[in-house]
Amino acid sequence: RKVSLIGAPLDLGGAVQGASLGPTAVRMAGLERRIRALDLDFEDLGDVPVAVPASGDPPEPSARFIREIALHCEALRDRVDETLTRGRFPLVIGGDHAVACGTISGVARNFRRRGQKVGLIWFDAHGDMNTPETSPSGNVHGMPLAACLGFGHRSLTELAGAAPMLDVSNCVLIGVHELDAREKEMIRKVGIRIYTMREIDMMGMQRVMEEALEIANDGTDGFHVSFDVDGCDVSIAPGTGTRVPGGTNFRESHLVLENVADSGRLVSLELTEVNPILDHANRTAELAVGLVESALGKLVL
Ligand code: DIR
Ligand code: MN
Ligand code: MN
Ligand code: MN
Repeated sequence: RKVSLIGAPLDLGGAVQGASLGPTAVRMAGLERRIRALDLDFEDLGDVPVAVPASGDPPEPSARFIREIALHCEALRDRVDETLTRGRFPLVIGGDHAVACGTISGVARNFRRRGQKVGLIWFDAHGDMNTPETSPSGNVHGMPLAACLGFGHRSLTELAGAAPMLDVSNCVLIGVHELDAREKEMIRKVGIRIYTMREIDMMGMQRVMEEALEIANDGTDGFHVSFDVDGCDVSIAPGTGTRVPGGTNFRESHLVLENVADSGRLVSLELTEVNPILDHANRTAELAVGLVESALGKLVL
């Protein structure tokens, strides 16, 4: 596998700033060296530019900075699509989770062009299933999964061409422990499979991942993983913008990505919401580097 790192330093989708420093923090935590140590080819494509909103241009309250976010996602989409066309593995580091619309539209468009299908594993404390109509915050980082499934602002839902980008029957949400009231209705209406922290506690992460992989692999030609570090417990990932107690512990977090690696069907990976401003030293970025290693097949023995 040949890895291409793409930084997506978007900050406009969340309420607190600092996720735009995520790509730098993860690079400084030794990402390149650790990927090369796995004997993989590596290139760093740098960061995808983010537009600075004009001052005096008030954000749209139901989807704040949607125009600037959509522009960033278009550029990210094109970078991801090209990377796959060159036969390489896109590794996107965010940035807030709104960047997923760019990454996933790039993968979806690439697969669609080849007449192939792609599945999705979404790891998060949240559902990211809001739309401008349901969102209590107006923050676009709470909307990207809904957008990928065809619900929300057209500038996001149609990034890969006709919506939806993905077939909901091949998508699965893991690690959820906080949902907004109307977001719950969306999850039921759309019918996406979801494993909350309760299912993880009751079934164990290994069984959850076996089921999740079946969903993502059913009739597809591979799958994407979108990993929001806020799904990991605050004790191991304090450096993130929306902390909720009760996330996955260190081993559960790694077990997600170890199973992903074992499946041999991962086509692209993104890791989002690392915020070094809120971190203790750089430990959340260091956790992120370890998680990337697991996803790329690092084994203890
Ligand atoms: C919340 C927070 N559900 C919202 N979402 C976050 O603003 O829509 N997603 N933090 O990762
Ligand atoms: Mn998220
Ligand atoms: Mn989240
Ligand atoms: Mn988020």
